[in-house]
Amino acid sequence: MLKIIPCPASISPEVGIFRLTPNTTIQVQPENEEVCLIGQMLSEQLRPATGYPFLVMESDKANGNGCIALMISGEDPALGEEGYELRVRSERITLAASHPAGLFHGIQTLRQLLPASIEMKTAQPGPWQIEAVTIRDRPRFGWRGAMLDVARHFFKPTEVKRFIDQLALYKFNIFHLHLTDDQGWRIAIKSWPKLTEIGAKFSVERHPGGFYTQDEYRDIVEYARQRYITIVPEVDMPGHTNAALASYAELNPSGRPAEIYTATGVGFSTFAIHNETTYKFIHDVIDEIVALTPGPYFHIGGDEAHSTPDADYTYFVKRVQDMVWEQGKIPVGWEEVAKAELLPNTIVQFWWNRVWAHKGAEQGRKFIMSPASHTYMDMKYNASTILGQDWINKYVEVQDAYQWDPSTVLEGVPEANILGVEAPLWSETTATTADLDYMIFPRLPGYAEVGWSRLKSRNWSEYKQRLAAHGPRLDALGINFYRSPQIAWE
Ligand code: TNX
Repeated sequence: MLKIIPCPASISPEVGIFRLTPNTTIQVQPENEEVCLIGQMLSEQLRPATGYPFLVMESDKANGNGCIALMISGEDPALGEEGYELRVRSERITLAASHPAGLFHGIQTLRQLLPASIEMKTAQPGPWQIEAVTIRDRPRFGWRGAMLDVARHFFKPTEVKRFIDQLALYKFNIFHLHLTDDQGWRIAIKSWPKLTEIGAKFSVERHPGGFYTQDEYRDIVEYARQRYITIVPEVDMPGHTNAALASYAELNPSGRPAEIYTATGVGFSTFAIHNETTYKFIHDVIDEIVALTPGPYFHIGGDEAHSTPDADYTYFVKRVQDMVWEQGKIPVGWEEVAKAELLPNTIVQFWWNRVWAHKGAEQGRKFIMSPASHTYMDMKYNASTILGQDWINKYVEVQDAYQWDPSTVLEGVPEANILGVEAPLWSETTATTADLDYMIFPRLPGYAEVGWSRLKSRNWSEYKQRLAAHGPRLDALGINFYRSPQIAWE
């Protein structure tokens, strides 16, 4: 059994073995800069553990012996935007896709066909061989996301990139950055500088805060883009706004600045809804972030605005979604936004409350599925997990994270209206990379499979065995993961 996660659409074993050697080259199509870059990334990926150079060479005929050939083939509707075909034969490996994203995802499969020690940063003994096989693969859903809350605890660009690398390994294509909340404002806005001078000082419990300069944010976006991951920036409003309210008096209903807040309660903050300054502010913020974000989405939050009266809330959501749309992005909001009349393109992200989610379903909107009971990576695994939350009255063990289906989460939402899956990590209790690793792994590979693999090929008892083989891989990557007793780790 091949231990690939997420499980590919089709695997056909063939006869033979391909060996990586010091002479193995990577052949890329000439004059295709993107394929060339992917070839370079593959070379860098394979070099440390093997100690081999993996020269990247341009060649228009992918028939050399002892090479890994990467090529963009013609449109193949069976592979779609993100699919690939990987052929391993004793003479060579050929990876083909209609689009570069498919090549990138195919490389992640190739990594997993090699021994776990391929992930080590220093030279390992090998041998580096792969049994011949043909894999044809494509995702079930186009939105395979994870979210990181950098507001409750700030994470530095290097830490964020580490998370992006982890997402890339499992073929995620969306990274939602929760940039603002009551406890912190994490992105520099040039026209409103106090947001970061005041609003970025702390994290939860007065732990150190921080923020991304616009250059740092741009660099994160580019790092993700090179890994075929789209950043979805979120500015949560009109609640979850205390950091902004502490920075600027004029955004408060009272007109007085809020106190800095570093505890973890929710639902107490709100922008002044009937003050034009609020909308001038939001317009400027959206404007600056949109200018740094090439992806098509902008997330307006909208959750837990318990201090905003309902009529004000729906007025606010309608105005802000219009602003996002006029500024050229597709609005996304947590399920509460469906209390308002939504634009045809506004996307609803389900997390908890079916009443509001159903309003979105009635409006016929598209959905992202993030049911807290399965996808919240800040939930404890069991009663003895030290980090994390348990407000949902349920622990989220590895099986809970894996065994659910996006199409049966919400009645009345046809599969065609389900964009996909997203797993959020709220960071009230996680302050370090080791904390993040522990809460993310090993749940994350499960979400990857929920989002990528066909339902008929998903099966917990078989998945468990594949996941067990990823233990040594996560170890090789230096990932501090939860050794769930549900898994017979290799
Ligand atoms: C609910 S999920 C929240 C967050 C918290 C999270 C903790 C959502 C849209 N809002 O503000 O961090 O629970 O699990």
